[in-house]
Amino acid sequence: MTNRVRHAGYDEQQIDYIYDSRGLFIYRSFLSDEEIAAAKNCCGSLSFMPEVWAPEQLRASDIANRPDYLGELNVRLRDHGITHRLVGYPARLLESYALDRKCGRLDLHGGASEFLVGGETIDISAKSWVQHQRLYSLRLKVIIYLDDVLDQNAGRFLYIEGSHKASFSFHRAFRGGRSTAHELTRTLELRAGDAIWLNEALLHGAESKISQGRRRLLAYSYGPAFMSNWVELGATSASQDKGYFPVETEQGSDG
Ligand SMILES: O=C(O)CCC(=O)C(=O)O
Repeated sequence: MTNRVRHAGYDEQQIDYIYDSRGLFIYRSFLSDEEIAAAKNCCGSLSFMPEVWAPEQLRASDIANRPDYLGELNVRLRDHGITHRLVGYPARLLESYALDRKCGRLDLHGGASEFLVGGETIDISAKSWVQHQRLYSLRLKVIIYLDDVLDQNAGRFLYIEGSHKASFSFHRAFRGGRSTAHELTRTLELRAGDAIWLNEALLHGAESKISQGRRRLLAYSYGPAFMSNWVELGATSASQDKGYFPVETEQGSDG
C-alpha cells in the first residue's frame, strides 16, 4: 500500500470528503507559538481601518504582498498541498486581509444562497464542484486565528450547515436570520494558530463579540490561476455588488 500524504492527521481523500461535505477543513495548530507571535508582531504595523458597514471591525488589506512574515505566509498557503488539492488548478491569490473585531457580530455571508437578483441562488464566482474524483473550487479562503475564540462572548465563527450545496436562498427561507435557524447553525471553537480552509460558498459569519479580549485573524483567498479578482476588474464596491439585491445582509437578531 502506498503512503498517502497527510495533513493535520488526515490523508488527502479524507480532506476531500470533509471539505466537500462540510464546506470547510480545520487544521488545528497550523501556526506554532513562534509563528503566531511573528504574525501578531506584523499586525502591529498594519494600518487597520474601520469597515464602512461595520465600524467595530477593523480591516487591513493586501497583507499578502508585504515583505514580512504575512507575505511569507501567503507563499506557504498558496503552495500548500491542501490549497492545491481543493482549488484543483494551479492557485493564485485573489484577496488578503487582517481583521481585528472589537465587538459586534459578522453577518452571514457566502457565495451561495444569498439575495441574488431574480430566481438565482447560486453565485457562480464561488462555485466548487467534483469531477472525476477531483475537487475544483473557484474561491477558497484560508482564515487563520491569532487569538483564541472559544466561547459565545468571544464571537465564535458560525456557519449554516449544508449551505454551500443549497439550491434555495437561506435569507429568503429564514427571514429572521440565524435566530430562526438554530437547527442549521454550527459554531466552531478555535484557538490561536488554528486555520480553516473555507469554501466561500458556505454561508458563514460570527457571533456577537462582547468580551474584552482581542480577536484578530488573517485571511488569504485563492482561486484557479484563470480567476480574476474584483480589483483587477476595476470594480467599485457598487458595481462589485451588481447582481445582488441592495439588502444582501442577514436580517434578524442573534437570538
Ligand atoms: O470573523 C470570523 O471569524 C470570520 C471572518 C470571515 O468570515 C470573513 O472574513 O469572511
